[in-house]
Amino acid sequence: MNPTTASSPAPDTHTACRLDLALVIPTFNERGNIAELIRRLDLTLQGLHWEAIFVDDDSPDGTADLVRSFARRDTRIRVIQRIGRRGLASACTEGILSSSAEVVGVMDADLQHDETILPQMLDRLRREVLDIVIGTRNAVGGSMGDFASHRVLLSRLGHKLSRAVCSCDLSDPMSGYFLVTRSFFTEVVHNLQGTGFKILVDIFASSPRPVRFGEVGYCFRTRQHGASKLDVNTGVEYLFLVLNKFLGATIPARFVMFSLVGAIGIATHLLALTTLLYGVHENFFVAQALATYVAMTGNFFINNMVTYRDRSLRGGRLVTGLASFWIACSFGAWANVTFAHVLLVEGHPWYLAGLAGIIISSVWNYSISNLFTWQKKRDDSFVIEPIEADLLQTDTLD
Ligand SMILES: Nc1nc2c(ncn2[C@@H]2O[C@H](COP(=O)(O)OP(=O)(O)O)[C@@H](O)[C@H]2O)c(=O)[nH]1
Ligand SMILES: [Mg+2]
Repeated sequence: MNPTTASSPAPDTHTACRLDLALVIPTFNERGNIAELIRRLDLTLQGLHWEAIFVDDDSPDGTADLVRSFARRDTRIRVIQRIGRRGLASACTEGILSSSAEVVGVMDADLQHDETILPQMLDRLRREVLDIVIGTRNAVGGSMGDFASHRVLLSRLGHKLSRAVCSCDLSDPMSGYFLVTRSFFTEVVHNLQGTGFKILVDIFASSPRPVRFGEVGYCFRTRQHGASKLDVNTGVEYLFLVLNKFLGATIPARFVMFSLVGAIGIATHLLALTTLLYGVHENFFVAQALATYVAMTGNFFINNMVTYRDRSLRGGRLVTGLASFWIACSFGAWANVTFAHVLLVEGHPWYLAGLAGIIISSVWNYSISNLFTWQKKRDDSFVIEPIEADLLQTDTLD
């Protein structure tokens, strides 16, 4: 055999053209927008080598199947269908990693992002040698369009919070529309938290160096088909992201959230105690004991909804979870009082003794709850049961 034959390059039919741009489009129930989005991308990206990777979390409306039907006719279209998973940020990361393009863009599928600015964004990225170019609603040429006023408010609040972790002065850190170079994404990808909606904040907060970024204004459009997936959970996930990035490796964000819920428990306790003493005329000992369990129960449900929303207990497990939480917190309360008492007897000031007791019981309650009440699920990703979309396992918050 001729050795040169074995090492000769693949025939031309198999050589890929160099991609100018890969667009990653996360989708959940976006069937009504797919055809129009592909049509618009085809129109606006004329003359460029591009691909569009739809990352769909097994949408019940069959978005992935529809994208696949386009992909059969157009090799620029691809779909990644994730089973038993939910999460916009992780969908974007997986889409970006699945492509070999040197420049990757992230945009929504719902046509709210103005695709006509894509060539301008790409041009700036290349000409000014930037790491990221962001489509912004809050700079020259940009606007929030007819975005609902409560959403504008939420966006501003999120913007303010992002300042705690992003050192750059971004006009629209809440944007989900940007282009990023492969080399920069590779620098940050292992530091990403990868949860929630706000991947841009995650990227900026994860960068080990100042980010070279540019912005291009655009007018945010109104959604025509389908509904927004933003909900209370999205807000909680964003809080976790900011907390995690702010605290770094020092204190787990979940512990901070758990302690904040504990502080709410004090208010619940005092409210229940007052009601029992003055409303029901219960004696103090009984009222205090009952108020303690009312506060624990309140904390359990808030933690289940917020702190451990990714491991949230339902049905029968809610009852056993509550029982284990009661037991854990009862020991915590006992440790609190005992430890504080010992310190007081040793001559430490009452406020230090009290604080030390609170810290001991918080750490205890958190550790035991983590281990027993909301223990991490085993990796059961291969056991797929027909579950409702909102019960799907979201990507972990840790
Ligand atoms: N893969 C995936 N995509 C999602 C998820 N949640 C939202 N998306 C997509 O992310 C984009 C932005 O979501 P959207 O609900 O429009 O957010 P809004 O514009 O802030 O109201 C849309 O293309 C959604 O279909 C998710 O959990 N997984
Ligand atoms: Mg949208």
